[in-house]
Amino acid sequence: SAVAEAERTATSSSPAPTGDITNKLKYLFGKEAAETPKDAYHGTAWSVRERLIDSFDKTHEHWKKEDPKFIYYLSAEFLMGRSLTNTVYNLGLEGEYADALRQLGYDMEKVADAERDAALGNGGLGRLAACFLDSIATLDLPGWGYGIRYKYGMFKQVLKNGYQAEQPDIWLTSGNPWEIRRDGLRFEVGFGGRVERKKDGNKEVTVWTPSEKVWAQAYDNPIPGFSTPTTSNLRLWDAQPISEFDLGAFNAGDYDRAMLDRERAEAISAVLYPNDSTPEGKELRLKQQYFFVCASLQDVLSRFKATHGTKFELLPDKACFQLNDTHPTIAVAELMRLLVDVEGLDWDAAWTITTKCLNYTNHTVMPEALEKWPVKVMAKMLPRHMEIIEVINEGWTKWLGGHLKELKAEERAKRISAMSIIHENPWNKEEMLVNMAYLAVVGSSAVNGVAAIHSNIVKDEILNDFYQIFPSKFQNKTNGVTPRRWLAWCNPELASLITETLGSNEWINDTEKLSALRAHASDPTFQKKWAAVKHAKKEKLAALIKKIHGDSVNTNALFDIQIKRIHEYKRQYLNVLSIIWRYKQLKKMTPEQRKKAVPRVCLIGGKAASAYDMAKRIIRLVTAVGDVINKDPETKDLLSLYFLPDYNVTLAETIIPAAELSQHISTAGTEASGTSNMKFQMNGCLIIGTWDGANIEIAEETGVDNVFVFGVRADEINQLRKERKNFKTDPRWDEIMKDIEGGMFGDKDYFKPLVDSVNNMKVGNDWFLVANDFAAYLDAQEEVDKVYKDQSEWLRRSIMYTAGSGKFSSDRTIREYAEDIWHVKPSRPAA
Ligand code: 26Y
Repeated sequence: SAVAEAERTATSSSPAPTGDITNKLKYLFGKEAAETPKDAYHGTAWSVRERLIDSFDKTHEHWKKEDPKFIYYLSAEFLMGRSLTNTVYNLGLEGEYADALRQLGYDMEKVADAERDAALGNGGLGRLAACFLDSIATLDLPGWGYGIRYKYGMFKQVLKNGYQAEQPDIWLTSGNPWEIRRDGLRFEVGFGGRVERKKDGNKEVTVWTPSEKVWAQAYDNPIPGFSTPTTSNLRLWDAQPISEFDLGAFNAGDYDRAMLDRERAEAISAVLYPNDSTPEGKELRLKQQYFFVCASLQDVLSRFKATHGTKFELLPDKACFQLNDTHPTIAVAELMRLLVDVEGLDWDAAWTITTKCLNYTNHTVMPEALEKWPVKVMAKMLPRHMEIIEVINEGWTKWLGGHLKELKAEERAKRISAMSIIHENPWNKEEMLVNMAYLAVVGSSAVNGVAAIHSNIVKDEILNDFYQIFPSKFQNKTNGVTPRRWLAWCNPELASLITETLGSNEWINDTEKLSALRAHASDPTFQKKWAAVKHAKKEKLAALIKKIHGDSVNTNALFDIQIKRIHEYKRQYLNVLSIIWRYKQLKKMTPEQRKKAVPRVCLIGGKAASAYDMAKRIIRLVTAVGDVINKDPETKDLLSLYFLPDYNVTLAETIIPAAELSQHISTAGTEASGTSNMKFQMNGCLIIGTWDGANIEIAEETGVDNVFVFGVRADEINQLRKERKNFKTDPRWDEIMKDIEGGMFGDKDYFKPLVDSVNNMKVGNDWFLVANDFAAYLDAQEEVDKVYKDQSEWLRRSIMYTAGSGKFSSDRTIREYAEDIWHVKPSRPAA
């Protein structure tokens, strides 16, 4: 079996874990024994780290010898979560370490609980990058991730009187056993300064002299594959000052000035921008982007040169880069700079190489969310890159002119100006912008969306002009999630039941095998076992709710969950409105009628970007409604609502296995894919959702009739938006809006803008069409209740979800990228 295979491949010569754990505690932490789970965690993690490094070294020795083509995943975010459990399971060491910890008086799960999340990402895009690394390693693909080692990751969310407050994520203070600081492996990164032309013999060369320089210091984070000897790498860059400190200033008594360089440099990798989807045009963000891209490209080129010298025409056969959204797009200009200015290639040769090496993934449909940097900002911080982008744009628009020569002059000029990488700011004609998505498309071989519907929207709307010019550049790569973390490791009880039923655990590497569960979906004995696992997971989540909120929830109730970043387009608001309606209905019922009602525990979790005012009001609405209904003795066993603070990867690992219904209710056409929907599906959780993102493909795989689909379709949205002001809202909607406005949940002034955003056509327009979908959503919720009353039907569907989840393994996604875009092949070291 895969696990047995993994156990065999684990190094047998390693020291017995018990002694090793106590050794690590003694010599690294000065402790005689593990007094707390945290001690036990530290000892265990530093011990496991050595096994990880063994397989890391073997893998890289092998790759060095084989010299295969590599994929480099460039991403400003990697939302890794915890590493201990994932590492011991992926390496097949769980038995060994669980035994060792037992001997020391500890339970593996409690010990694992002492680890802090590595939260170097906002949400979906960052977690996708983390799942992709797991699959790249598991599939033995030569590949690395490259990003930023933020000192402070995603902020910690706390509730203060029901409002969100943010606290810094201090995650590195106790040391990080999962990283290796590569002493001496660092690259200079420059900013600002001037650009000059100089003569080198009879050749004109360009010399950029930055006014500010920092070191990018490498930290490696080994990524173990599952059931393979391959351990790949995530290399993160930390910004360091070039000079330790200014001794002159220090001697003169000016301590602040002495430390200035250090502070300026360290600021670059200090904090993750906690904005999801709405770009903030902050210079520091561009600085971060260039910082990690510049270091990563120098690193790759220096390794390339060590084996191939200056035969750069071979580069596309040895390296390719995936741009995770537009965040690393400055790579287009940086690779050109390195090849032309530093290596002396001529422009056209460099351009051919650059465009062959780069590929771009788009993750968002909202036009306002696409990154555009003011030319002024770019020219000041990256003067040479701004010139390069200008030259690229000249070449591009000229080529376009030729390509469109059939068009009438006026039409042609219009098209060219619409596709220019540098264009006017439509809201401020004085300002010129660099459109990073356009730069990415022009500079890449392939462009992809992240779910079928999304890739079509990219082709037909967002980048339609480009699609018409380069139809074959555009692809779809439907997202996936790793079945290791998101099923096998976070839900071992369900995993065992599946393995027992299918006769092997091969499904962990080949999730298509899960489809064999379909044959058991209606079997009452199997259903009973399936239900028992779900119930155990609900108990565990209930214990967590008790710990957070002090309340005991009804574990026989339907666990109904919505967890994701808080966003108007994701419509947590719609969810709350339906909970209010449910509450009002329950209040009207007689005790007899109440006996027939389906009890629900509703949970909502997610962070709001710190400056996203409306999202913060939505959080407050959730907590305010919860405060009222959770205290109502008449109904609280039938309906409760809790906001789960500080939603993160680790919390998701407890919530998802316990969920029976999950909500993916974005306005059709707005959620590029969604990935938690896939995690819920794998864990046998039914979905209520709109015809959007990956929901569509999930429904197709699960059977559309098994999914609670509701609401308007993406192709109706534009028309409905135009007609929204004439839309006749449902009387139930009007009633609820009056309740909120009237102060039923307190805080009525604070909720006013929220009410206005969906009712007052002068203020909010209800852009995300909450009102249009409201009635259909209530109907779908009624259908949920009806099915839940028939537990055998509910369980049948639940099993059908897991059975239909095979497509959504990130292994499938990564195989498609490897074959259609990267052209990299597996290369597995000997065990
Ligand atoms: C420009 C900057 C502020 C920025 C930072 C983070 C812009 C976007 C983001 C994050 C975007 C994101 O997480 N997008 C999500 O990507 C997932 C993976 O493809 C999708 O499943 C999900 O639908 C999409 O919203």
